[in-house]
Amino acid sequence: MKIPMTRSAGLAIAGIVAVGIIYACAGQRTATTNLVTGDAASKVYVAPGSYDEYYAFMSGGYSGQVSVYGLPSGRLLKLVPVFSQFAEDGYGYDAETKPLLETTYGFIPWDDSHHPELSMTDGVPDGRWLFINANNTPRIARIDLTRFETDEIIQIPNSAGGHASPFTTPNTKYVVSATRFSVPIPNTDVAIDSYKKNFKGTLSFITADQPGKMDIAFQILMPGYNYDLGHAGKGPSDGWFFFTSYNSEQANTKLEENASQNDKDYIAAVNYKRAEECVAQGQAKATTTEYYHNYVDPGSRQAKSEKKTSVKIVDPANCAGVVYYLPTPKSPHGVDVDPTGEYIVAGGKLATVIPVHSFTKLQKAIADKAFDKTVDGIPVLKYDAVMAGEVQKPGLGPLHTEFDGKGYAYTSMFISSEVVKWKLGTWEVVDRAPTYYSIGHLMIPGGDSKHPWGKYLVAMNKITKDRYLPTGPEMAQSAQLFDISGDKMKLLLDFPTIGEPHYAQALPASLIKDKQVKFHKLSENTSPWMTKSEADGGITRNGKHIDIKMIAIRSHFAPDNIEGVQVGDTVNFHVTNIEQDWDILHGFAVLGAQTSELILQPGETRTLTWIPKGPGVYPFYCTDFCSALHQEMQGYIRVSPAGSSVKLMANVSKKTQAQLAEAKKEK
Ligand code: RUQ
Ligand code: CUA
Repeated sequence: MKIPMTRSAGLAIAGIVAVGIIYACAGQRTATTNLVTGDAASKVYVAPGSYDEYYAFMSGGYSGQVSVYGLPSGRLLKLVPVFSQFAEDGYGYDAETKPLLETTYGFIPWDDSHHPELSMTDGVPDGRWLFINANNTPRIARIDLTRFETDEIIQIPNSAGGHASPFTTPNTKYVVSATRFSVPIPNTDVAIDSYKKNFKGTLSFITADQPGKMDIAFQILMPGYNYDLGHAGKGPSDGWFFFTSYNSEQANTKLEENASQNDKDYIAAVNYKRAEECVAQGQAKATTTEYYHNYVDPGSRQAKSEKKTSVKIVDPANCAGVVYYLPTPKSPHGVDVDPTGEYIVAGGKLATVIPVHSFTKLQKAIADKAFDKTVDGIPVLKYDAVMAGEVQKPGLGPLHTEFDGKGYAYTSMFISSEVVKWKLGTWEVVDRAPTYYSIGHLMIPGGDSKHPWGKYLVAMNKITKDRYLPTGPEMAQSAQLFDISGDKMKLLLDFPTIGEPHYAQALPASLIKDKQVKFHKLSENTSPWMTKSEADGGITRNGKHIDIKMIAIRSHFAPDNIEGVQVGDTVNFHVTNIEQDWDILHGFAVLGAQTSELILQPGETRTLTWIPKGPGVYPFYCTDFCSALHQEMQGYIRVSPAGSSVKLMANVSKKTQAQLAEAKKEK
C-alpha cells in the first residue's frame, strides 16, 4: 500500500535533515557489529576479581552527578552525588550533607552538571581531586578522590549558566567558570531588548589548590556574548586561558538563526597573570554580590555554609593586555590545547574546517599589534596572523578535541557521527571511525593534559536508538570505547551511562587505588553528636527539641527502646556507625520519617530529623544488609500525646537505665 505523503509530513522530514543523518546510521548496524574485530572481547575482558586499568569519571549531565566507570570493562563502579540529592547515600537528605546544596536561591536539590576535571600537578592529572560544574545555578564542586565524596561547593556570582567550567590551570591554582548567558551585572530589572547595552559576560578564576578554601580570586568583565568552553594553556602557554564564545552578534532572541550570522566568533585568550597584576595594583573593582561557599569539615563530617559578599572585577578596558580575541569560525564550542601547549584547537559547530591557532603566532601578533579592531577594550587579532593551520574536510559539526600524546588529535563530529583522527602540524586527516550516534564529547585518559595515556578513547554519544535492548521512549545514553594504540581506531565496546555524560576524565587506577580511605577513625570524629560506645548513647530534651544519640554496630542499635517523645516534638536521631572495618555500613530508617533514611559509613555520625505526626509506637531498623542478623537490627520509639507524663527514656546508659528503673517503679 502506498501512503500519500501529507504536506506536514514533508515539512517534518525537511526539518529533520540532521536527525536523518543520524538515523541513516541505524541502517549500518549490522556492518558495525562486524567492525568489532575478533580480539575485541579479550581486550575489554577484566576477569572476576581483577581490576580495571583506569578510573573514568563521567558527568551525569542533567542528573547532576558523577559516575565512575572502570576501563576497559565499562563496569559502573560508583555514582558520586554532587549537585543532586541521592538516596543511595542519603546525600542532600541528612543534616550533615544538606548545607552543601545551599545557594543564594535557597536549597537546590537538583542541577545539571557537565564537565569533570581532574586536579593537576605540572599539567598532568595527579589524582587528588575531581572538580565538576553546575550549569543552571553556577557552581563548582570538589570531589576528594581518597573517598569519592563531594567535599566542597562554591557558587559563582554575576554568572548565569556556568558552562565553561571548571577547567584547571596546570598546578590547580585556579579552576574557572564563564557565563554561558550574558546577563545584567549586577542582575537587575531591564528590558530584554536592551541586551546590547546592558548585558555582560564574566570569566571567573577560583582558587582551588586548598581543600575547604575555594574562593573567587577575581572575575573579568566581558562583552555580552555567550561563553562556551575553556582550557588552560600549558608549557609555553602556561599563564594563559582560552575560552570560546559565540553570539558575537549579541542576539537576544532566536539565537539559532540570529547568533549564526557572523562568519567568525571569538576565542578569548586571557593572560591571567596580567589579571593578577591588575588585581595586585588595585585596578580591580570590589563589587558587592552574594554567593555561598559550602564545605565539609573533615573531623565532624558536617557540611557548613558561609555566605560571601564581595568579588573583585577586572575590566579589560582598565587592564591592558589581559584579554585578546582570536577570530574563530563559526560559533565555536570546544577549545582544546595540545600537550605541547603550542596549538589551540577550536570546534566550530557550523564550520567546515577545524581551525588551529598558534600560541607563538599569538605572541607575535600581539607584539606586532596585528589587530583588526578593538571590542570593549579587547583587541581582536587578525585571523591569518594567529592561524597555525586548518584541518580540511574533517567531517560535519566538530565539537571537541583530545590528544594521544603521540602527535595526533581526535575530534568529535556531532553531525556526521564520527571521530576524526588528524595529525598535529600537517593537519591531515589520517583515520575516521563512526560512532553511534551523534557524538558530543570524547575522552582519552589525560587527553587534555601534558602527558596523555593514549591507549583508549571513549566516545560519548547523545542518541542511542537501537544500540541496546529497547527500554521505551527513553534509552540510556551510550558510550563507546575505542582502542587507539595502533594507526587505526578500533571499536571495542558499547556501554550505557547515567544521565548525559558531557565530558569525562580518566586516569590510571594506580594513581589513586591505594590511597582509598577504608573507614573513618572514631578517634578523629569531632562531630558534637558522636557516640563512641554503647554506654554513651542517650536522649535529651530541650523544650520541644529532642536529641537522641545512638550507635549502630553489627547487629543492633543502642539505645533501641526510646520513650518520652511527644507529638509536637522535633526528634533528631544522631546515629554513629562505630564499626572500624572497611565497607561495613549501616542504615537507619524510622516509620513515618519524612526524609527516608540515613546511610552511615563506618566511623561517621549522621542525623535524621523527624517530626512525628501522631501518638504510637514506631519501629526503626537497619536498611543496609550488614550481617547474618541484619533483620534483628531494629528498635522502637514511643510517641505520646502532647503533655503526656511518660518519662524521657532510652535504654542504654547508666543514667537512662536509672531513669528506666524509676519509670517502672512509678507504674
Ligand atoms: S558540552 S557535548 Cu557541556 Cu560539549 Cu556537552
Ligand atoms: Cu546494620 Cu543491617
